Amino acid sequence: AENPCCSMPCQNTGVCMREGDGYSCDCTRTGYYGQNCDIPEFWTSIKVALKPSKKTTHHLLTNYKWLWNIVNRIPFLSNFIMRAVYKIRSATVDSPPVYHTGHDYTSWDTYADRSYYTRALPPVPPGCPTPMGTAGRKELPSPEYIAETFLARRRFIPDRRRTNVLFNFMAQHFTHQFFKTDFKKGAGRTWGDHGVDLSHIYGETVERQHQLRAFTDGKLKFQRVGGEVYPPSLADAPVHMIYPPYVPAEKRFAIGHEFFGLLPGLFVYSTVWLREHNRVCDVMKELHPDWDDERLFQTARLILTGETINIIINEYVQHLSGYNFDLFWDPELLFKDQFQYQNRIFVEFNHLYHWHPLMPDQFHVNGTTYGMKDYLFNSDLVFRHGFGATVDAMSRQIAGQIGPKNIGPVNLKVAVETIKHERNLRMQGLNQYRKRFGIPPYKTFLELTGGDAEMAAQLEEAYGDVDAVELYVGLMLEQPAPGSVTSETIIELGGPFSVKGLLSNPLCSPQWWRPSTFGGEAGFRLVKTATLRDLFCRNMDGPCGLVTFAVPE
Ligand code: MNH
Repeated sequence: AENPCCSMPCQNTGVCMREGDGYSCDCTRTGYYGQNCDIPEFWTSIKVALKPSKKTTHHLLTNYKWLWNIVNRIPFLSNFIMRAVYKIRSATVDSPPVYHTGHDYTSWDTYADRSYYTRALPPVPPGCPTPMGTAGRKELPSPEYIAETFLARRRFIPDRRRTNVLFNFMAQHFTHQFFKTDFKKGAGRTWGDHGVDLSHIYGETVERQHQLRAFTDGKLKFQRVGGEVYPPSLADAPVHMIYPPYVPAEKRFAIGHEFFGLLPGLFVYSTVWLREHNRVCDVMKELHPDWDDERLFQTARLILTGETINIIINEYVQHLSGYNFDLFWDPELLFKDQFQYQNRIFVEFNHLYHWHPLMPDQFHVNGTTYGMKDYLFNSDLVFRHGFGATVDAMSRQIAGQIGPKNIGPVNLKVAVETIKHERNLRMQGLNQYRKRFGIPPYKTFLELTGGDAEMAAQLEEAYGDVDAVELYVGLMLEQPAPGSVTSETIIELGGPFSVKGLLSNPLCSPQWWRPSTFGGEAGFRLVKTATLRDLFCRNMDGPCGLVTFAVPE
């Protein structure tokens, strides 16, 4: 007989278990009861009635600028709201983790085996009538067909919020420190360490870190090109890097992350963080002449970790969200609460961050246009134009809109692979994830596509039932939410993972969040006042051009 759990009968995060020919739902602490955890307890019904919908909250935050201009200036109010954002977003994420890919149910390995990504929803049970449980057709359309039909770029669609290439590469650079799928072991496995640890700068292993370090004054190895500081050559710091055979030895660089020779944009970020590390070491050595190399290195790393989190919240997430409320980072807002300072990376977070539509097909630097072929693996471009000019150019070029039909030719294969991985992992569909994260499931294909009737019809043909639309595919087909860079589902799934990941960093714990962790008040101040502009302008020879995450109007 068919497994009754295939139809996903348990609502509100209740857990389905097969019992003989039937099933049971474990509704413990869901706030609901009944066979399917669908009847609200008294207090739940009150809360549900009073709670504004996610759409309403998003509308409030992205409009009424006059109101937010006042709120932003009143610490009592802005602290209240910021704390609510931290708490509500983090509470949506299971901590400790509840599901992973090794089992369909909670197991000891879910907790103990950190080589797995965790996941927010368990897989579709095996042996169900359809790949998505009971919804949709017996067979899913081929990943190639889906990618060609719905994801492939016809003409470049620029982002409406004028998100630029400097943002695009920040996204890729920052997230690859914790999205590190170990494809040899499987799509649900990771070789990363589940958080903001700056392993993309310092290397995942101590061996790699040691290769990258100069072992004097805490500094990282570097080389000078045209008088400017850049990552060392691979010959000088022999770590594993991925370069195609045609790249000559003198154009190979040693960087924390083995993929970061791939794109000049990633090379720019690797360079600026390397310069910042060595600059912070100078500041610390001046203050602590007695410190050895090791302590200078370790303290600089913590300072850079703090700077990263600050820039990510204040500027990166701020731009992404489109909120008129000014986001900020203040770990103390959580000190009166119970809070789990531990984090895991979710495979769903990884998939929703496949923002390949951001990537343009050409790059404009100082009057020269580079096609993708001339851009890939060509860090030389940065030397040719100079570091400052390259950063300025990245700030002035609009990136692609994250949405349908906007993935360029080099990345279409990645989309195909992602769909295959999701099927391999038996991931539940977009609508199940919408429910899990507190947003109503789509009722029609037309609603999903934001009114695009042609695409809705093609989607219906492909999937049969809107409940059968896969997570990644659905995420890429939605239109951006009003005022934002990404769609509603990306915001409502990504927000919790992102806030939890940033605020559960050990730096944010009451025991760590104090000056001595960062070498004293000066280091603490660097952490709390870091900006994207300072990061670049303090580490650049000559005049500093435009450094922003959006192209000015
Ligand atoms: Mn990208 C994974 C190529 C830009 C986010 N990316 C991959 C993979 C390839 C790849 C190849 C592995 C695919 C697989 O087997 O599943 N990515 C590129 C190229 C460009 C690129 C060639 C630019 C050109 N990628 C970007 C950008 C982002 C991004 C921009 C924005 C955040 N990519 C990801 C994420 C993954 C990924 C996230 C998953 C990484 C992992 O799990 O290890």
